[in-house]
Amino acid sequence: MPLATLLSRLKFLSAIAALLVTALTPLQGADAGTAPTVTVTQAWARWLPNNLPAAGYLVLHNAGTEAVALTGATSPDFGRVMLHESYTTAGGANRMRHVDQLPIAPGAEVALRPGSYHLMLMRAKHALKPGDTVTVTLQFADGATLPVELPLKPAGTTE
Ligand SMILES: [Cu+2]
Repeated sequence: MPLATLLSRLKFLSAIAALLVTALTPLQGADAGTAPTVTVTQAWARWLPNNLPAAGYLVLHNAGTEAVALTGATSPDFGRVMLHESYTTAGGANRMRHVDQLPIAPGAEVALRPGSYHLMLMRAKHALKPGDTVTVTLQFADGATLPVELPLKPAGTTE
């Protein structure tokens, strides 16, 4: 096997391994602050055309004995990331509002999903398309951070 092929395969495998580690590794050690263990599953983002903001979705699980709170996120792929909540007004209009803190009780799961909480991924720094993967680093109230990979799904994807 040519060296270049071998190297690209190794790079691919290590990327997969990094993804698995990101998805499965609880917050621990120096990065964890005082945060109990938080894991993320079902992470994805809905891509939209014309540079419209993408929406990031995931499920947070707090396996610790203390409550934690998601306060926001950053991303190397976007100029700005905000924590939002979609809601419907009394008049039936769809709106969203900024969320300062999203608490997760000990042992509880909180879902960011269409029609509810989401990460608003704004000002993409480079061209993105469905099938690409973006990185979002979740930020928690105690200073802990957790990087997550979100595969981009096409506009119209709802789950
Ligand atoms: Cu939003």
